[in-house]
Amino acid sequence: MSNRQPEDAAVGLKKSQFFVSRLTPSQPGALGIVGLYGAKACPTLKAYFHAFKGTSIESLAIGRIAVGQWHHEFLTGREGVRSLEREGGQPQESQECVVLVRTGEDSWEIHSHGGRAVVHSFLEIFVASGADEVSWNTWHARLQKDRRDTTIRKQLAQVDGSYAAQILTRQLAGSFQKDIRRIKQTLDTTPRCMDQIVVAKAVIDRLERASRIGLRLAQPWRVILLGPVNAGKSSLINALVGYDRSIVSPHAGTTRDVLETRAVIDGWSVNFIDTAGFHIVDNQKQEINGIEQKGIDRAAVEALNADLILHVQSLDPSAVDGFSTAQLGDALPPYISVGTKLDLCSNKQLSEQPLSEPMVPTSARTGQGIERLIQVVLEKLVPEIKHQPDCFLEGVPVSREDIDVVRKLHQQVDAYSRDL
Ligand SMILES: Nc1nc2c(ncn2[C@@H]2O[C@H](COP(=O)(O)OP(=O)(O)O)[C@@H](O)[C@H]2O)c(=O)[nH]1
Ligand SMILES: [Mg+2]
Repeated sequence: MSNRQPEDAAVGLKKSQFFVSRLTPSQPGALGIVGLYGAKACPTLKAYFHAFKGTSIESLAIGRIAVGQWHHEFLTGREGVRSLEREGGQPQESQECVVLVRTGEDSWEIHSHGGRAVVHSFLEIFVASGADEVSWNTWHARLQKDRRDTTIRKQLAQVDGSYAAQILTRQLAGSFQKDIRRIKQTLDTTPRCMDQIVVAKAVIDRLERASRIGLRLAQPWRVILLGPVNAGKSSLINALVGYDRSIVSPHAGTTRDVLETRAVIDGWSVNFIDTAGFHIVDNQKQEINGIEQKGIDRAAVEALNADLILHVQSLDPSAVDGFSTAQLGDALPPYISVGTKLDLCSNKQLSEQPLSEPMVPTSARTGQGIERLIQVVLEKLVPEIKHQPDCFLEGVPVSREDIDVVRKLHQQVDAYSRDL
């Protein structure tokens, strides 16, 4: 007989491995979850957990839960005393109501309220009992059979917009795989007919349209503001995000470098990038200095990598616009022309403005036009929301691998259509 350690066949983990991980964020939250893996997990849990119904946790079926009390007598033990002493307290007994979930033969989750101390004490106990504490990333990489699941969880931890989180949660629940199964079933049905091919093509088309957004859910959109010094760029960002972040000054050249401000607008995460103004000489008619030139150069580089440019120009009749996006070359991202300081401009002056393109008039001072600008920005960044709302409600490819799967099915469907 081989003397190899018995393995959990599904994940290739050795039963002798014993590790613990905090599966919820380290900040206090409504719920705290700690994962525990290894043959030593069950005996360790038994020492602290008492199910309300008296159920023995060894007999708990995989996927089932047990609700019970977690007895904190351990706090009088060596590790517990250390942790209490550190916080200047006295050893004491306490009990927590927890839910224990058996997620696999040797894997468990403890769900409790999300206070920092309780989660911390779970971790301390298991580490004192010999478990290695691993990051949630390592936990999922070791326990998930499905690499895609791990990729989506990693992305979910990075998103801060609710729209992206909704899309990713649907993918975690299997929406993409469901679509793929549907396409494959349609293609496997015999005899093949054009109606089935049309259904499969419609699903493939939807997945392909959704992939543009799916591939960058974890990254915010990058919106850069360009325009002359004093056009009101920094004030506009402050008005867009709702608090003072950019340095606003009546003196030219205050924003020396690029400054990013993250905001979530209508559920989408957007980085607004404030830049030094573009000008040839500053207000005192002196050559721009080296630091300022650096800022301008960096802005030009950032502009080429942005998803959207806001070309900001003052509507104040006394302002002169010395900047054109043409200064940055041809290969530019899409842009929106934004007029600022609407409050300084009469309706008559506005109607007389020599505009070469549609412009969104705004005032950071009064808030006029800011809501409209937000809508125009989102429509430019994510036109699918308005024009193809079906795109994100079901499967969405979220990685290059997903896109390859869809591409292969597309080729297969094309081949079938030709054969029919
Ligand atoms: N009246 C008025 N003044 C504004 C408005 N937006 C900006 N300003 C003023 O214009 C000046 C330059 O603004 P700033 O945001 O620093 O311009 P930037 O150089 O393009 O970043 C400051 O004195 C602002 O207070 C606005 O909507 N109305
Ligand atoms: Mg500025």
